[in-house]
Amino acid sequence: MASQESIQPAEVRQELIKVYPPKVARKRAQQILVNERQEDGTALTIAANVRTTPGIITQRGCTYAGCKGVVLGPTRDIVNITHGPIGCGFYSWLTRRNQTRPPTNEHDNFMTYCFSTDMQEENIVFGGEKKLRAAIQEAYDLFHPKAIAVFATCPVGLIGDDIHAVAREMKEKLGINVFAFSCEGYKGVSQSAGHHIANNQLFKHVVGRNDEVGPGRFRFGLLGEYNIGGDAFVIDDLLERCGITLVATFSGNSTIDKFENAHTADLNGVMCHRSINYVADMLEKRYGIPWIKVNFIGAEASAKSLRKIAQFYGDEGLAQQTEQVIAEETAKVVGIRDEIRARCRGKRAMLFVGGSRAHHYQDLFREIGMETVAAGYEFAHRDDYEGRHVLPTIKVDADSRNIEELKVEPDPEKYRPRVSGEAARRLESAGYRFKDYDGMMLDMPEKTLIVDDISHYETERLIEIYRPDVFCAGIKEKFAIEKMGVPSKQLHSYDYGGPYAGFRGAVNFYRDIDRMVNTRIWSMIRPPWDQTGPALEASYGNE
Ligand code: CFM
Repeated sequence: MASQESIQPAEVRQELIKVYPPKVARKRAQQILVNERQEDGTALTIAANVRTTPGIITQRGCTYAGCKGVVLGPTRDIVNITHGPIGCGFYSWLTRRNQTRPPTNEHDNFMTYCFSTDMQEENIVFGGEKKLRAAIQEAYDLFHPKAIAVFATCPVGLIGDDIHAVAREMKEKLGINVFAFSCEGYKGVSQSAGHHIANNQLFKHVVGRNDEVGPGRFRFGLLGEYNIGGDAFVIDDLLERCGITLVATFSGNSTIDKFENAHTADLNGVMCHRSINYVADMLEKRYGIPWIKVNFIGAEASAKSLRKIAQFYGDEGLAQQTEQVIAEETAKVVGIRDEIRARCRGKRAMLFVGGSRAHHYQDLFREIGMETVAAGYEFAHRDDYEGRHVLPTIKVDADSRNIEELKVEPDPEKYRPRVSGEAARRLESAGYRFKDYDGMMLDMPEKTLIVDDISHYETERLIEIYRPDVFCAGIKEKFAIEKMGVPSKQLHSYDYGGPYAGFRGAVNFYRDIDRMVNTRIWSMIRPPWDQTGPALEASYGNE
């Protein structure tokens, strides 16, 4: 293949598309773009959040995964019951991914359990409501939890079990909060639909139930942080040292009490815009809490986010304390970063992850001098690519209409604007931006490749053409990529490493990437297209 410098992204794009039948090729042509700015400075239009063409091997997950696995999964004291065949519950059992830290062993922590109704053929034929009722009762008798949540899987929707009626009935009977999610896997084109369903039900059944305003002058809510590899522990510690009180996180290291109290924060910071922007907007509309986009992936991004949060409260002491924490933490990062940058500079990464990490992790690579030559989300929407200014122009199709859009009004008693119009204007004129996100594409250099919902075939072609130094993806792709002689870093589970958030996390990430891109082992693997003889050869030791 041509040398790296002579690779023409426009030709690569054609190369990826040309194998498809004409109709599919036309569709993929709108999802595979060479990044460039339009005349008015905005990003190109990408076709995102659309159905994957059957037959193409996608890396996407299902709606149930987005609802149960992602949003509710990290909450430790809700008994999350999967109503369905056992596989769905088992594969969304997150004990090695999300972490949680109950204050004592006496506190509830159900994350180590996998609750499922284990539906059998008989239940599919005759209905599963009876079994669900019994499962809720059994969970209650065993654990006496504060809340039980029920998640529907595909067969439940197909046979029409009324999980909400069962939840209502059991809520009344047991006197605890029982609520259900119609998050059947097929409900949307990806896990993204599951986020929305999760956000809606949390808002309907949980948020706002406890009005007690706890201590802390600078009360903050973190949205879209799921404590993968202990990230939330690092962020929580940073906020605390700055003097910022974390009221609730959706939903890393969270509890149901925190959700119920989330409306008492004065500012929300959105990490993963894709999965939680609905809660951010609803908290603003109903309770008057403004939100800003934050990012704790990358040392510089973390410093910027802490400053942004502190700036909102307009307190001199808080600003000073925050600067001190940033200075202490930065001092621990720079030496290692510079040493690693000397070894990693100029190397190339590709990032194909979910709905926010493909963007956020580019900062970490930049810090060690590495460039991201191609990136894409599995299931993000146009706003995550192009910025929120495109929201009014996003076409609402049948798949999006399938998901309920909650009508949220200001709460007559609890709505309280957190900043006066004047204060907001002052902040905005100093460059502060509420409720805004620029998306991934404007943050990437021109001539990089943007691929939405990348297929397995396209992954292989990109690797053959570019030979990147590292390819960030998930478990489905990892070993196929590594067999091609390119190291793959899982950014969903962190390969069970991490944390990667904050300053401490950045150092962990630099070190892990340094090891991956600078080991010689990958050069010893011959990729399949480069093999003339057998893949492996051996001889007897005594010959
Ligand atoms: Fe948000 Fe996430 Fe992600 Fe996501 Fe996910 Fe995830 Fe992800 Mo895997 S909520 S969009 S649905 S940051 S599970 S914790 S790593 S694909 S980039």
